[in-house]
Amino acid sequence: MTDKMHPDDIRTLFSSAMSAMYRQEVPQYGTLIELVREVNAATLKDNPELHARLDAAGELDRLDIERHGAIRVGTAEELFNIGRIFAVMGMFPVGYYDLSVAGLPVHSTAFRPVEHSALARNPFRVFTSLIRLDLLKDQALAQRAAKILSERSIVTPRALELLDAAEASGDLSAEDAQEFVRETLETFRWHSGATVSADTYAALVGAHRLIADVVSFHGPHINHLTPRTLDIDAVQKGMPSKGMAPKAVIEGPPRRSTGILLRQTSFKALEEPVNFGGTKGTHTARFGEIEQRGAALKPAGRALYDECLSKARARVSVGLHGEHAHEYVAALEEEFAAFPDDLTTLRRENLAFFRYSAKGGAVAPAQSIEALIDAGHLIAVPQTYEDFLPVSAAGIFQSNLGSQEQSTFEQSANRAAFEKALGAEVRDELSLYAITEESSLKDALEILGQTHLKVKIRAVA
Ligand code: OOG
Ligand code: NI
Repeated sequence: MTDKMHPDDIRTLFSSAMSAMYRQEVPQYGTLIELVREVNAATLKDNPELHARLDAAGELDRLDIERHGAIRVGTAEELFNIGRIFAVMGMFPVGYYDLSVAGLPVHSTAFRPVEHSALARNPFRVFTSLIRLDLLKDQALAQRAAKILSERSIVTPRALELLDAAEASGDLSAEDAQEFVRETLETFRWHSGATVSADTYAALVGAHRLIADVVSFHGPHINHLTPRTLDIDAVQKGMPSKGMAPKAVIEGPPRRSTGILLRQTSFKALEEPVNFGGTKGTHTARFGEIEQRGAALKPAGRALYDECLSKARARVSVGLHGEHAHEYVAALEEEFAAFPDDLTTLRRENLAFFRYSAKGGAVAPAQSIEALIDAGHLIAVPQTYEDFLPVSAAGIFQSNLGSQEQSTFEQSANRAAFEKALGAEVRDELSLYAITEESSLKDALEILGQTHLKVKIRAVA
């Protein structure tokens, strides 16, 4: 057959189409993108070394493109079909996030590229949550919600046809891929007309705003997109002057010289007009977010991160209206003083995942991996964290529910039910980083003629 489109290219087509659609739907998101551009340009200007590094890595052109988006689905079948759609774009479910620990009636995964080369071409991923009607106290309402959901189909008939074709032949022609992206965009579009009455909406909000957000509409509207910034603190500070209301604090670790995991913040969701079967009302769902990613952490690093974070959170809790935000940031900085802030220590103490490469060819047998690094033959670069953080995700959800919602659902992870709905197991993110580290080190040692050195990598928990 004719020209096939590579899944990485379909993903790029999709993420830029989503970006264009979302900017049109949510003009304030366009303002956020402008602010991110300004901050990134200023950061590069003040930082020639960073500019040179990104330029060498070919990253300058793609600096402020979206890194992720998020959707919420209602049923097992919907999750299954979303998984099929993303697979065509080279995105696979990685990680299980139980948000019931944070009092939210959802569990989630991230559909994302897994290969290093695919991530390098376009790392776009979608945080995808499935609501959990089983957690609702009012089971009669849960049944009503299930019935409402059973009557909608979130994927267009043409998209389903193209999906079948893609699965049968293993790929799509360029022309079909274009049409596939156009059709799948319909799944994620905002509809200002609800599928339920104002009364039903109010009852669903009574159960939880997330339940209402999923059950009351035609489909899983994209609820935010997230570009990457080089200085998240500057974007956070700049938001109010551009008419955006940022959430009170940046989620994740504090500002450091070596970035770890993920820092993220958002402008708060907007109240939008909605038509509930002829009755005018409003709904808050859609917002804009920014992220700054650092090194992926090994189990020991993650345990230390969780410990520092929970100590800070135990000391200060930020109020619903941003009370104590300054004290929280101060506590966070103090607690994270315990977390080494230089790459060499992160590597030597097995706190972060690295990727190795050889500079030049074979050299005389060395005593150790450290000696090869010291001599400049072996290069170690931290692996970027490509996943999400449950505590941070809960903070993003919470600040965008547009109310004082403080529900508590019983903590009950149910990975098995999630995977059954998905029709597949989610991949374990830690093993993906471990495999990259191990295989890159093995390859580099081979090139350097150092096969006598054992690749000693701590086992993944
Ligand atoms: C997802 C919130 C989580 C993130 O970046 O952690 C998230 C949602 O609001 O549906 O996107
Ligand atoms: Ni997000």
